[in-house]
Amino acid sequence: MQNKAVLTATGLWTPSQSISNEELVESYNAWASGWNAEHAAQIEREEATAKPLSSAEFIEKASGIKSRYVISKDPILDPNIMAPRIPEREDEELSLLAEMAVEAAKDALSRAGRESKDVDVILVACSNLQRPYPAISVEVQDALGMENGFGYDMNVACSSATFGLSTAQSMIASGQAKSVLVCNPEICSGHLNFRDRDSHFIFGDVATAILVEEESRVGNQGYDILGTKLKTKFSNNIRNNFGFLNRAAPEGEGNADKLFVQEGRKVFREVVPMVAGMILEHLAELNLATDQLKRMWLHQANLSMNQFIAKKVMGREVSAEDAPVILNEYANTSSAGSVIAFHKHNDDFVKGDIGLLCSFGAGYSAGSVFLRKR
Ligand code: CO8
Repeated sequence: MQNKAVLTATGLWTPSQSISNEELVESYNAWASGWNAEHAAQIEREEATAKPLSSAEFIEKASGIKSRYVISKDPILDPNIMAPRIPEREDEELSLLAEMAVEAAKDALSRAGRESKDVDVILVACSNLQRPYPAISVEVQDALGMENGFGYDMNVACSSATFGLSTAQSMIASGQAKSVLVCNPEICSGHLNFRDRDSHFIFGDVATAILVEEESRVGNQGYDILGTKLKTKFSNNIRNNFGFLNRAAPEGEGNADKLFVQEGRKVFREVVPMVAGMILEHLAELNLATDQLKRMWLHQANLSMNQFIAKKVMGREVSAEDAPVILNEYANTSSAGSVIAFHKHNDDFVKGDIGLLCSFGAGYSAGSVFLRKR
């Protein structure tokens, strides 16, 4: 018989600095309309053209985003830089991505009443890894003071956390581990093009962590993982061509495609039916009726996208209680978004209540995890 996996606790680390739509747009517009005196004079003499301006109203209406947390605010807002500035650290220092993961991990462990020695496996599952090796997860394992066990890194873009959860559940089920900590540190600002009007507002930085344990360790804490379902379908509509072979093709270096690019409309149109269909299939596979579903903690990319998906699954109009929103404050934090929604909006669950954690994004990739309060 398979061992049962329980999601015992989640953890959250939020950067101290935040950027409002208004601040971001002011910086973008300063750059777009002539970011230095010479460019402004060229525009004035009609020797150069100003770029179309961005607007805070458009951003909120099109996406639901009002602000985002970032690790390095001032350089992003400086029209001469418009990118984060994060100084390199010595090899002996903890790397930034590991540091964020450790903060979220400690939060999850303390909420669960556990110590790092109770953990067997660290998975760092996120959209962008700070370096190829040594694996960030192994650094996190070391920083948490874990003397045993192992760690590895995983990347399935926005679906990294749910794919990580699924891996954790399988490890528990097979007996390979009794306790798995899935960490999702996301420095999305590092690969966002703040000079692209179509996407400069989309992302924020954050870290989350999820502790998954074997049932016998848990008492009546947490949520039973009723089932996980994963889906991928290749698409170029969300893409980032940054990689280790860029230096081998210097003709492409510095191109905008080495940062995040997307066809937002196509993504919206194609991903909504894919995700709603997958959730309905998953419900049927678990013999659950839609009216048994109390809440959907959905990936946080776009407010209307979530409303469409939730309405299609629940078969009725939905409120923020049915599908909580955190992207107004955090923007899209890739794999961490649905975990933050869960973290902040599950306190009212009572024994037997069922909810769905669901991610979707680049790949395309989508993951659904049904949870039942113990
Ligand atoms: N200000 C004012 N006007 C604007 C702006 C702006 N900033 N941007 C565009 N416009 C204009 C356009 O020019 C266009 O004008 P016109 O109609 O005259 O041509 C009009 O507004 C409408 O433009 P769009 O069609 O582009 O606008 P949408 O209504 O489609 O909204 C969104 C754009 C918000 C991007 C929307 O399409 C969306 O959210 N789509 C879903 C995207 C999504 O879910 N993507 C998931 C990607 S994230 C992911 O998977 C993780 C990847 C890995 C992490 C990467 C971290 C960096």
